[in-house]
Amino acid sequence: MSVKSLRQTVQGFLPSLTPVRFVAEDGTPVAKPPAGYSEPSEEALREAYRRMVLGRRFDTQATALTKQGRLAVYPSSRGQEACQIGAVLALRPDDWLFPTYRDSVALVTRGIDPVEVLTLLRGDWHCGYDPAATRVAPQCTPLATQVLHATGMAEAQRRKGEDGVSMALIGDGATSEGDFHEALNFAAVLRAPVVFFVQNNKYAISVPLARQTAAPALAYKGIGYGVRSEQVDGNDLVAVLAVLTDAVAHARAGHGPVLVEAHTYRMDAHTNADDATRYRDAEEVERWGAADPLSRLETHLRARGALTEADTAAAREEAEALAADLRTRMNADTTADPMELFDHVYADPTPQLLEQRAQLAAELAETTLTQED
Ligand SMILES: Cc1ncc(C[n+]2csc(CCOP(=O)(O)OP(=O)(O)O)c2C)c(N)n1
Ligand SMILES: [Mg+2]
Repeated sequence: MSVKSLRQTVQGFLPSLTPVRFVAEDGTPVAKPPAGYSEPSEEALREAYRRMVLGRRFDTQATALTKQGRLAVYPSSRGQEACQIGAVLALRPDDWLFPTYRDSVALVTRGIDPVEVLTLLRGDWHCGYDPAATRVAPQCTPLATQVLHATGMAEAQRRKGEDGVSMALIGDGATSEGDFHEALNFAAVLRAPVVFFVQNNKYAISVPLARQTAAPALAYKGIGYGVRSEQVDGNDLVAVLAVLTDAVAHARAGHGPVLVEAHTYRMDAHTNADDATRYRDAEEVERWGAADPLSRLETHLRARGALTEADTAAAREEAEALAADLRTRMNADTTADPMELFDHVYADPTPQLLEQRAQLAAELAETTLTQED
């Protein structure tokens, strides 16, 4: 290979030097639109705005439900809506999504019933929705395992001659896991149609990014494996949608996997069980508050004349209805049968599972007898 073509190959894998951005924090378009990306249509942006209003309201309602004891735990998406909504809107319904515990707003945007989305976090059984029907894998808590699952699913789709793409959502901390690196390596070798979308929200619980990696950006982790990479302003919905649409098209066309890092911020604590004031200062949170993805898109669309007062009022009304419905249905006690815990685990249950099943059945029978006494 000549030095010239080698340079071209290397540059093809590398991300742009600064995160791709279409809209500045104050909602005005950047002076020079990023080269190589087409701006999403106004219709797509209006729909994304509506989804962001709904997603934000879902998120605050879910956090409120933890305080009322209706939800065991909730990892908030607040501040990351442009990432999660941009990701889902870049996919086709027959593409697969592999989310983490952080990505409830992505699931709501995908059209999954919000109560089903919260089923696992409510301490109910299984993941709450049908992964095969929705093409959304169960929200993954073991860090980075879903990255391998996404790669496997993408490769399976490719071998079957289908043109579906898989997208794995990953946190910044999870990029230190071996599974992340193994997935990138094999995806590149197999040219699997998978997009790895890292939401770099700057923390892994209390561990800041600087203690996680010395890389100039997480997007640089792609080149070592031959994975095309990009970085994007994760609070600019226009940029996230443009970059992910391009990444999905690249993977779908058979050109191999893409790694995209979005620079964003986790506005709330890790979960309702965490106190973020113990490890980050108010000034930092305030600074990121000024980069809010929802108000940025709203200001931008209003200035373009693409959003009216009536549009924003309608979106807010729809969001209030979603929250009210969520409250009502989450306030009803669940009727799950504890014995269901053993169903759908294995087609042929293991002896251990059968033993545990019998043990629980005996305990439940005893409890019923005691209650009747
Ligand atoms: C394999 C594994 N190790 C440790 C944990 C405990 N844990 C849960 S969340 C988390 C931090 C993850 O941070 P990041 O990947 O940045 O995602 P974020 O929560 O910020 O979305 C850790 C260490 C886990 N769930 N799985
Ligand atoms: Mg993180």
